[in-house]
Amino acid sequence: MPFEKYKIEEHNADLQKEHKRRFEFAAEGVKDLKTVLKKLEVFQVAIPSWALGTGGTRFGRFAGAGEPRSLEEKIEDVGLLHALNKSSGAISLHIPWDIPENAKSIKALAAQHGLRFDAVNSNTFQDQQTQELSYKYGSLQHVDKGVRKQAIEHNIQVIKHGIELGSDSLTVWLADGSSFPGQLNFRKAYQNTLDSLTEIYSALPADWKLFLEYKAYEPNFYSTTVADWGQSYSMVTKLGKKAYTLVDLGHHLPNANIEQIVALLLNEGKLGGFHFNDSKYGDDDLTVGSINPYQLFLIFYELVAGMDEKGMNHATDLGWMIDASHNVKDPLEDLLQSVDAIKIAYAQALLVDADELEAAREANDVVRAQEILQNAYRTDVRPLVAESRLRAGAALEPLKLFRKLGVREDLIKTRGRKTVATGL
Ligand code: AFD
Ligand code: MN
Ligand code: MN
Repeated sequence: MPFEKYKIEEHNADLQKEHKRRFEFAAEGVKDLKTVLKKLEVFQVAIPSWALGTGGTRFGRFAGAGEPRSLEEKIEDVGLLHALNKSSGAISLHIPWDIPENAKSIKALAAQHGLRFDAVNSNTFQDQQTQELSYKYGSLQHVDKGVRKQAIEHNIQVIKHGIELGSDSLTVWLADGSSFPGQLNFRKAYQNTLDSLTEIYSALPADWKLFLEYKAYEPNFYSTTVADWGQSYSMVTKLGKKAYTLVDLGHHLPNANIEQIVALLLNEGKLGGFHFNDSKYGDDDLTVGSINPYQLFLIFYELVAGMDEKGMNHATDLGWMIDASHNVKDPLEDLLQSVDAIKIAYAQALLVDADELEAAREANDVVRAQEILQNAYRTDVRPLVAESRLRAGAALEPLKLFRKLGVREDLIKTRGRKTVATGL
């Protein structure tokens, strides 16, 4: 860790007076203040290992400096984030980008930073040098049984790595699809994919979950075999009770009503997890809350309301994760912003009086219903979120402290200026 714990205490002491004033104002009128703060305090968002380096587009990649060069350094980065905000207590690995050579020591290193391993991710959207057959025309859907078998075995291998690290879920995102009409038999592709997933599913330990992501398009531009929530839902329903749909916010066609999708999946007991990011046009993977924070709030309201109705634990019963790519910002700063945006939307959702909203709906009082939601959304909850950080031993203002301490500069000193982290 490039900075000592007392630096956080010093920073908090400096800001304490101003924070207290803001917090007291914000806390006034919050029903169940204690519960709200506790919920915010325990809420954790997993950090994907592939978001710690600078991302790129097909036009290029402008690598940042001081990027993590190994799995150990990726864990160190997430440890840094977690020390600053106490809300990033998990890391999600992508295999083969992050194969743990020595699982025991990697697990111990993570534990030193207070981190656990979230979902492990398989990769059948790229060819690896050591692999025999190509995924050019798909993986689990492939017309060649040999390719399907290779992809199935890879996923089973990923589960094995996950078991060693104490993870308890596998996320499958498939690039499978077609780029031109006529290229693919949709029905066969669906069936092959489902059959392959069935084999992977049967290799899952009893207490594991399988998350199946969907994505409308890209890298294929005509069809994707698991393209939307309905296609994922139909597969996970057939697979069994350990299989769930995973919603990645950037994987919808423009203007899709994601909050409604979330509400229905949750109601069906098939929402498993989340990949947070933001977008304007497609799978842009921008900082959470940077483009459409109102939508994020509406999604969070459906999550909170739906989970409460089912008596679910907000912090542990769904998989919360960021899935973003930072092309022009410092990845660590971007991730601090993203976690903060998630907690702000969550806090706002917690402020909504569900009974009042329901009464307005029952009375067809459209205006009142809108007012209730927008009142919560327009409340400045940042002091509440900051207070929850203070109580957890985090920094009142993580981003400010990150800059003040010169964390990136220190990382550049030890890792060098020319570094490229594995990922996309
Ligand atoms: C993709 C998916 C997915 C995948 C990742 C790879 O959202 O979660 O693992 O990007 O970097 O768009
Ligand atoms: Mn994703
Ligand atoms: Mn994506």
